[in-house]
Amino acid sequence: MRVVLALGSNLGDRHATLRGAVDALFAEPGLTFVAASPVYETDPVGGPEQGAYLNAVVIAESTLEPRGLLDRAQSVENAFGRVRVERWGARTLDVDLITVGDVVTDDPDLTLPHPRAHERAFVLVPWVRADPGAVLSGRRVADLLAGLDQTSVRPRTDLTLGGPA
Ligand code: PH2
Ligand code: MG
Ligand code: MG
Repeated sequence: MRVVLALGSNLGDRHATLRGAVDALFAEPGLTFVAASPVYETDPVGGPEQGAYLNAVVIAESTLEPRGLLDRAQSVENAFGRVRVERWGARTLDVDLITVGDVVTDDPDLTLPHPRAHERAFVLVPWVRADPGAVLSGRRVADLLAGLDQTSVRPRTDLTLGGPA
């Protein structure tokens, strides 16, 4: 199954964290790297006052079930010192599952597709760069973006993500 992962960091060495997260995500079997977006500097959306994020999107091929993918994502978050203090608060690393094949679930621990992805420029801008034909719930991501303010999502052309080392 094709999976789309959104990565974010707004604490510590954000770029080193995102690069390390890519290595860690693909360190074990079940996930194969397909593509990574450029890196973006983004204004925080929601939550308490907090610093700017680096955001990126990674596309992978997976043989893991959604639950196994969530476990992988959370163990990588934990490995990078993620501490859950408050919802939408600052974090060293956030790894969100955006889509997992065509799976649709409303499990409270894992809603797929991600319930807010369609309105988040910090997910959709990098996603469409990693996959220009991307589709979310039957709508082209490029079309979804046309209705969103993208000024809060700025390319960091001095940084790259790329695949696992
Ligand atoms: N993640 C959030 C809340 N707000 N804002 C930006 N710019 N980037 C994020 O990754 C982000 C956010 C909750 O996961
Ligand atoms: Mg998130
Ligand atoms: Mg998350």
